[in-house]
Amino acid sequence: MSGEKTVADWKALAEKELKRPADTLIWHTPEGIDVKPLYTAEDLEGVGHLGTLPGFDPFIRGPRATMYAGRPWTIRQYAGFSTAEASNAFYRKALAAGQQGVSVAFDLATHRGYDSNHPRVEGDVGKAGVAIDSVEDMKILFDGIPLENISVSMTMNGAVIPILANFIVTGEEQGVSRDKLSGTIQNDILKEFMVRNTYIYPPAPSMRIIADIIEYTAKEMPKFNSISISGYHMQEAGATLVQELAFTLADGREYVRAALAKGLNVDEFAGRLSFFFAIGMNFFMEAAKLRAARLLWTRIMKEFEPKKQSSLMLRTHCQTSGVSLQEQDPYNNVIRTAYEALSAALGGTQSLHTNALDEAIALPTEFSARIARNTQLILQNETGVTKVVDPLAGSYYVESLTNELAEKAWALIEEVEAMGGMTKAVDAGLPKRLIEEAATRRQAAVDKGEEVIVGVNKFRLENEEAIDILEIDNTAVRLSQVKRIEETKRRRDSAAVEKALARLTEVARTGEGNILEAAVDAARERATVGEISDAMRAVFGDHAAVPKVVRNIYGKAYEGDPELSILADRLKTYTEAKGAAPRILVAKLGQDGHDRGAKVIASAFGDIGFDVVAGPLFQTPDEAADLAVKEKVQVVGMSSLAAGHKTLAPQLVEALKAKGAEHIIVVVGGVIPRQDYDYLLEHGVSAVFGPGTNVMDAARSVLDLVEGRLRN
Ligand code: 3CP
Repeated sequence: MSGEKTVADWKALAEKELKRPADTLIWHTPEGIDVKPLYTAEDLEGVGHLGTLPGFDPFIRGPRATMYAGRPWTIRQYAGFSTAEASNAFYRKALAAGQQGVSVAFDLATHRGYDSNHPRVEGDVGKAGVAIDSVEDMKILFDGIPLENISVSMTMNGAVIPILANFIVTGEEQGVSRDKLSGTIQNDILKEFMVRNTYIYPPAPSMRIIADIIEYTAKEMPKFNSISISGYHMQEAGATLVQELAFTLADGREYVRAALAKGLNVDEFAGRLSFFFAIGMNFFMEAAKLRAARLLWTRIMKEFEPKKQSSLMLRTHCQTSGVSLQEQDPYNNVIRTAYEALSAALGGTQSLHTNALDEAIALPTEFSARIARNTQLILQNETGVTKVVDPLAGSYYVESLTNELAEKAWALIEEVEAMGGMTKAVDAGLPKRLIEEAATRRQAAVDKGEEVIVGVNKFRLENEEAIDILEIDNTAVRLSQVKRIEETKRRRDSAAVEKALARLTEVARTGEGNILEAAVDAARERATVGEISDAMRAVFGDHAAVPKVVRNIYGKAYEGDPELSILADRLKTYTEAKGAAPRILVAKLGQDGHDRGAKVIASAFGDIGFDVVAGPLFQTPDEAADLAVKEKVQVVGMSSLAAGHKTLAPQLVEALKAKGAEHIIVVVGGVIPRQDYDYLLEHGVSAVFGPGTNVMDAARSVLDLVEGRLRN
């Protein structure tokens, strides 16, 4: 009888089948978890969480007793582009077609607290999200969307005060008082310092802002989730699932402490803390991650001795993984997203965004957005996955993964704790370094083909046709925004605006009063997002990060590989002949803070043998050109992930020319649609490296360019 067989019997049989040791089947994941080919009851011996039920502490099986059987997760698609009018029309159509909540994407100018007429944001207005300059824009954004019924998520961190203030005033002017507003504001600044970089102020005042928002919403907006503590961007930046889990929960603990330090009682606000995770392609591990997250959050929250069960409960939004999307053979992305969505549902998410197939290269079109939304509608309505709560419970493999992820993440959380908490760990650069190392390691694994991506490093199509993508006329958006700012300023009572802004600065300076409360008054008077941000900048200043690059990760992964030695030899020959290695500035222009690509390139090029200068974030083309001249580089590699490349790259070329440095080669890498290659090449760019570029190939091309130029 098979029931009498042991694991040792299985192993013997397996090795006979394999003709090699069974251990060769172990999958060594980036998390440091060794996934075995077989799990049995033995793997669950001593695992403590197995007998728990959904709706009860520690909520591994879900925060609600009935979960999707009672109410399916919210289909909440993240969207926003160009003007408030265009985004409003998009939301209304999506809601009519089955979407259940709104999720606003703001453009990068808004994220960083600049009005659309600011000279630093010329390439960014309306590009990766909607441009919002004042209440007037916000009112248009939600026109015809009843804020008493529809919950609204706003992804905003840097300019969180003016945006939330504008939302509250929009509610007021729609006749919906703030206690009836439901939704979520991202408001998670710690991860911005680690990975996403849309911060404005330094860490300490940023933490104060968060505490003030938690205080205000706890008292005034009982239906509103004060924060969305986000691991999503960590995974996007290359974090392993253990890192994503650990740093996110450690961030959460830090926010709880900040709110308690304001004098709040834990039960006043803890039930309105929410989370946000990425769901990538490691199907079972991602589902296990959500289960482990709930377990660990309950453990963390018990330290604060809440009385309410809801204070122990982790509720989360999820988004399918953006980095798992590929430009090559893009219809594969529909399949990737569907698997990820199923994994999120099996993990018990409360709300979900499914990416559109073209999101690796542009904002979704109406067509791709429909497929993305329908991916969830089909899951909810046709597959039966909503009928049973936590269907993976009891699986030897998934329970074992849940346990291992929780243990490994807990060890990392304890490491952060030993450093004095997350603000200190962020200051010391620990999470950023670990995430960047993981990202670089992963890039090497993909470049070497150890990690397979279908259609990219295996099964690649010979010919690819570009798909239709959505293009934003950034200049038209900017001009219309500038016009509305002028109109708003003409109509408002300037004295009242000045008084409200002065009071906001005063609250920021003295620490007395609530910053959000003061900002709501200023927003009501039609102070702009830029003005409200500046009123705080006057006290808090701007945060400027010093770019650091990890080393010896990419090179180590390629150790002994002939591909690297051939290239390294070429570089050595070059270096000996010229007396110095080719020097490249890796530049980030505009308000795009997504620096994973830039960091991986800087790190890998350094290991390969280039002399790399890592530029700071948020440069104007002119500033980058100055730095290139000062540093005497031969190449500027501009990394662009937020659609500003067609404005910013030609400006960079012109700025170099104006400084007599037309000999400096400009290459552009990142999220560049094929449709834009010719435009860039015609405007002085020497090479374009789109998504899915092998770093070794890019390095070879850059060296070719440098050598070619020097021969001329
Ligand atoms: C839920 N409810 C139920 C049940 N399930 N009632 C009875 N039986 C059930 N089985 C109730 C809940 O208690 C709640 O009511 C209401 O139904 C809604 O359910 P929910 O689970 O709270 O769902 P939702 O309102 O959608 O809120 C989900 C969370 C929220 C809590 C996660 O924070 C959220 O929507 N987050 C979205 C974040 C987001 O979209 N971020 C976008 C990032 P009560 O409220 O009365 O209890 S986009 C970033 C992209 C990358 C980038 O940043 O650049």
